[in-house]
Amino acid sequence: MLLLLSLVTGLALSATGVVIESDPNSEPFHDIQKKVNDLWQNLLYPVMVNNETDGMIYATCEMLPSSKIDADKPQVTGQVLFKQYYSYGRLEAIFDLDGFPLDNNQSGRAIHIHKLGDLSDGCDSTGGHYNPFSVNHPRHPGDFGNFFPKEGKIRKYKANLSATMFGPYSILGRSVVIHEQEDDMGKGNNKASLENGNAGKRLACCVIGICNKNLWEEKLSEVADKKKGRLNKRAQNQA
Ligand SMILES: *[C@@H]1O[C@H](CO)[C@@H](O)[C@H](O)[C@H]1NC(C)=O
Ligand SMILES: *[C@@H]1O[C@H](CO)[C@@H](O)[C@H](O)[C@H]1NC(C)=O
Ligand SMILES: *[C@@H]1O[C@H](CO)[C@@H](O)[C@H](O)[C@H]1NC(C)=O
Ligand SMILES: [Cu+2]
Ligand SMILES: [Zn+2]
Repeated sequence: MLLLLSLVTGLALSATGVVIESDPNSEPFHDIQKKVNDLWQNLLYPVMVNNETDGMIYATCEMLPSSKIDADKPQVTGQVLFKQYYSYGRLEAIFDLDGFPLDNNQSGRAIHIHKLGDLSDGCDSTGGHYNPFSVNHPRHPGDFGNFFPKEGKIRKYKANLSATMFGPYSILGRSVVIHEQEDDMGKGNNKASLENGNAGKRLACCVIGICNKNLWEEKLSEVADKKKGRLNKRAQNQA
């Protein structure tokens, strides 16, 4: 790492030298600039973006019930999908989860990103909330808040999330965890509230991994259809 950094610095310096001394449009300058850029990109962005994805990166998380959760608790399955524009775009996510009780009068369920992608002990081995900046809950990058199932399902699109899939604080390889209870959003007046929102048992979890664009597009059209359906219904009700 040190060696790479000094190499980058060296190249950057020599590139600056070239700027002063010669025409920046000359071939050697472009060559050096490209090498510096490539080096930085490799250092900062382990996931390379290519033409196939139009500068986007996509990820999926295949939700499964925790091996540590009792059989009488909701057995949650489904997907959480992520999309982000390379390298500065804000994260978008689709939550598509099933297996909740069918009545609509149930508590919210907290969803977070946890530090580890380790499911060796069910969801209990995923560690605490991913907290790279040592701040209190609910200011962790993966504090997604509460979700309210309708007819046993969660179908939700969220934009402008503060977690990222790029750089040193990437969520790739970490986990998404859904809890039995509602997140108190740090207002519980106790220590746990500022660590995890007192959201209770871990019902289900999954590890975040890179995927192709098609999964996202399929799910997004489902979420969009649902929204359109609701808008249509509202329009009919008003008519
Ligand atoms: C990406 O697309 C550009 C223009 O559309 C093309 O010139 C280039 O060869 C492509 N690169 C790869 C790696 O396919
Ligand atoms: C919803 O749940 C609350 C508390 O559990 C209860 O007081 C209320 O009557 C329920 N409402 C319906 C419509 O079932
Ligand atoms: C996205 O979030 C940031 C910080 O949370 C905020 O400053 C910005 O206005 C938001 N952008 C949109 C389009 O909502
Ligand atoms: Cu959690
Ligand atoms: Zn948190």
